[in-house]
Amino acid sequence: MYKFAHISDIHLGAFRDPTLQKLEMESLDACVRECIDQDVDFVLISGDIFHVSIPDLSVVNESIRRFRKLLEQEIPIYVIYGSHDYTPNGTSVIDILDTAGILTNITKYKMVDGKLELDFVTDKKTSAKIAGLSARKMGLESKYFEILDRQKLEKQDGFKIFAFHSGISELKPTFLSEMETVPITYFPKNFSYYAGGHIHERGEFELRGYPRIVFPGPLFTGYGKDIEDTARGTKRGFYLVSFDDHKIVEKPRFVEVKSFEGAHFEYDASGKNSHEAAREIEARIQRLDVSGKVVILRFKGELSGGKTTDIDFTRIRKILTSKGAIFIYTNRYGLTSKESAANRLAGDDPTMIETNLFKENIGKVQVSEAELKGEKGSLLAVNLLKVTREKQKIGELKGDYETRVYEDALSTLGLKEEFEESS
Ligand SMILES: [Mn+2]
Repeated sequence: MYKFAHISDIHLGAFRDPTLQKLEMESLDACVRECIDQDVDFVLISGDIFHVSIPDLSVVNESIRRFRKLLEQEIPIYVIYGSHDYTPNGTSVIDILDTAGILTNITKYKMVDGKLELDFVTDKKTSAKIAGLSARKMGLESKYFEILDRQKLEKQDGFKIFAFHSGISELKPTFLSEMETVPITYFPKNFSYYAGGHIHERGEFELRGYPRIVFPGPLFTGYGKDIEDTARGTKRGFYLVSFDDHKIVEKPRFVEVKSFEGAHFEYDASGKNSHEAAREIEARIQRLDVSGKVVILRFKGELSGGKTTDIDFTRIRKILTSKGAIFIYTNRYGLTSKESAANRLAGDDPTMIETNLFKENIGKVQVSEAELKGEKGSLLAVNLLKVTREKQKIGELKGDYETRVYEDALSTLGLKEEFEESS
């Protein structure tokens, strides 16, 4: 009997705060230790290992230190790109780690007569056959799946794993109702295990012809919602899968990796004026047990009077820090006031606010190109904003930086050939 660990969405380097960076690496440490203790034969990561395609070198260095511990135990690491560590042009950190032999990018494909042919990577020790489709930029996922040569993959025998980084239409959680997903019929059948990533919520599913579709969810935490969920008590971790030459031998087991203790405080300011709200928040905050904890503050509702800026959030943070909070995450995107109309467009997080803004205003754009209108147009705008917002890397020359952003933008607009040959 063999075992592998299925991990996803680690999002290394997602945080600038040193405390969270430390917690993030500690959680990777714990994960690596657990994999070694459990005596896994290999590790499979379904994308988003890093939060960005070219992370800070300190993050890369610290990560390699951990990955090497697995390699020293002769535990290979197989990966696909996630939507975060994929770069439309140029070289991603994943490519570098693949070249360096730290991990193996398993997405090997070529285009044959308009079909996308995927190759299997066979794990030497266990003979497990792994095929995977890396994430592309948003909105392109289903195109790749649509032209996938499924028959070729289905015909292969042995113990097969299919790794992917996308949502499945039939399994979409409600909080991601607007996310681009791929219908299950685009997936090849007859695999023993479907190793999912991208969905930041743990789930084990079964669909006709597709037994065991598993999403481990983030190992640590990637977005604001993740950190809020963890603080509320959502368990983080990975899946341990036992198999033999042909099949899975027992139900995949979720292995918890403790990341931090959280405290959660939510306040609905509806019907209160800013001064009442400020007083009440302070009084309640004083009573919270936050020592050694990551504290999540969520404010929502419409103030009946005064401005949202009347509430002194800096003071609130100071109080919590003095009570021993190790990190404070404040979400007040849902807090509005009658007086400030600029706050009209509230949402759960900045991404959602941006998306809503584009959606509201796309109708005003007068163009003939269908790609620039409606749902498609606003998705394109979100994507374009994402690539143009990329910051200049440390040591990157201004000219190189400009070229990179320019080329990424062109590619996002579909002004470049999308299907490059695989290496
Ligand atoms: Mn992710």
